[in-house]
Amino acid sequence: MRLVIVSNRVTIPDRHEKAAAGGLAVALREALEKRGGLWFGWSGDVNDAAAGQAVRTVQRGKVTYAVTDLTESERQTYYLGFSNRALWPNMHYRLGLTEFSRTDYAGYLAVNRRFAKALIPLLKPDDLIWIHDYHLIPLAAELRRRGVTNRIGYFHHIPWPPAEVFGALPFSATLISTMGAYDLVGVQTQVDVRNLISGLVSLCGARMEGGKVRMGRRETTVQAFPIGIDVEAFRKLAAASERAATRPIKATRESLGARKLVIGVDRLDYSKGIVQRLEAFGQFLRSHPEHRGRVGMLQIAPPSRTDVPEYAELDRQSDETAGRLNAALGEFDWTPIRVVKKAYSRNALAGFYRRAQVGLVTPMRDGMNLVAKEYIAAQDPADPGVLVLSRFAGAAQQMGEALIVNPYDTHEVAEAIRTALAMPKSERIRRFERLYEIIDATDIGWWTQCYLDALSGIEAPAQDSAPK
Ligand code: GDG
Repeated sequence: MRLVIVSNRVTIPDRHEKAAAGGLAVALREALEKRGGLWFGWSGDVNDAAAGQAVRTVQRGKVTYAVTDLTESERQTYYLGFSNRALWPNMHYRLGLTEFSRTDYAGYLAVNRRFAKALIPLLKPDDLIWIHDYHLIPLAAELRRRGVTNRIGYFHHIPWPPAEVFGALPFSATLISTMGAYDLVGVQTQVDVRNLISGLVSLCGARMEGGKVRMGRRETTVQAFPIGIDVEAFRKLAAASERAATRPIKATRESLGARKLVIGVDRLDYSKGIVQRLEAFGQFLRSHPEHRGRVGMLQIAPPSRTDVPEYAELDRQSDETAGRLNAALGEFDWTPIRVVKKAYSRNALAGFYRRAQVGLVTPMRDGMNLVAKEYIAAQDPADPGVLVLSRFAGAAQQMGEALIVNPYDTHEVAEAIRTALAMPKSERIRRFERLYEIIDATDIGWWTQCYLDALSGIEAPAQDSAPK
């Protein structure tokens, strides 16, 4: 069975690209190469000319990449508008940040229709179709409406909120009912499974039958598949960083000297709790002044979705918070917090993680959070650092040996930083070993395999089983 992956963005790899260090894109590419396949989605370019909306295909080995541009109006409504100003905040439980507009919603549906129409001529009868993430929820319904009977799966990378929260989104019942067009819906955690099923039942009258969700004549399996990372690749990168003489790693070593390091790595996104985390670090230094001058915090925060106003506001807030805390707590020869708003190579990241005694991963809400897993994979097994992890990250369901905190409680996070820095080596090793075992057993290869086994194991839907 050929595999067809559909995602919002598609990056066509360079012809001469060397094996990359890991990550979701690489894992999906490997799955496609193994079976032969097609990857369809937005090129990332904006083009208002009709030519831009045509599908362009590029062949790389056994994989065909098929991309289309978006028009500026599609980018504004489908991508920036409905996906990132309505669905993203709603699904991260942030009703106060949700900006709904009918124009955006119409644009979202229109792009999903256009993607369905463009994809159909590329499909073969027994292709296995795997659609990714919240930008494309109604895509399967659009495909079914046009007669596609292939097996279609969906994976939702971000949280699924409780029915009461999701139900606040206009057209939520219509949107959630399109889930019935999938054969398999994968989410990150059991909490997401419960929330999605209760939404399907309460918002559009779905019924549970034999562990599946029944809507009209169709059945959908909803299941948790916690996503992982390429643990082995990351471990190797981090171990190599001990010897690396590349500038960022060497310079970090030199500038830190004997000082301890607390690290945060996140896209500059309000779901990640960056401002709250900076405040917690400030609180830690105030409550435990003996650590002043001895510990520094490095927050790597590459800008993200800069065209969305809520992200510009977060950018301003994080600058303001770091500046205020540095001015209040710094010394002439010591800056407590460094916020670096740019992306580093995976090599450099692995080196930073390994050098850090504390990994601070404190999102207000997160589907999984891969940084938590990368931080553990990067540690020196003989002298590992300690992970402080938000209970609202999907990763907390698997990684209970981390110091689990409530990111809304600045005091609790500050105390966890202190506990982590004081933790005896034997306890650090014990916690690290359990965490490593878990992330290694559920790495990205395991995730891809489990999902695809589940999807291909589902009986092909009957010809007449279009959703009612
Ligand atoms: C979504 C869900 C879910 C960050 N800074 C740099 C950099 N990164 C990399 C990290 C990590 C990735 O970006 C971020 O992954 P997360 O999982 O933390 O978060 P989202 O981007 O929000 O991802 C999330 C995920 O999908 C997968 O299903 O876990 O919950 O929100 O890999 O290392 N990478 C490089 N330089 C940087 O400066 N190279």
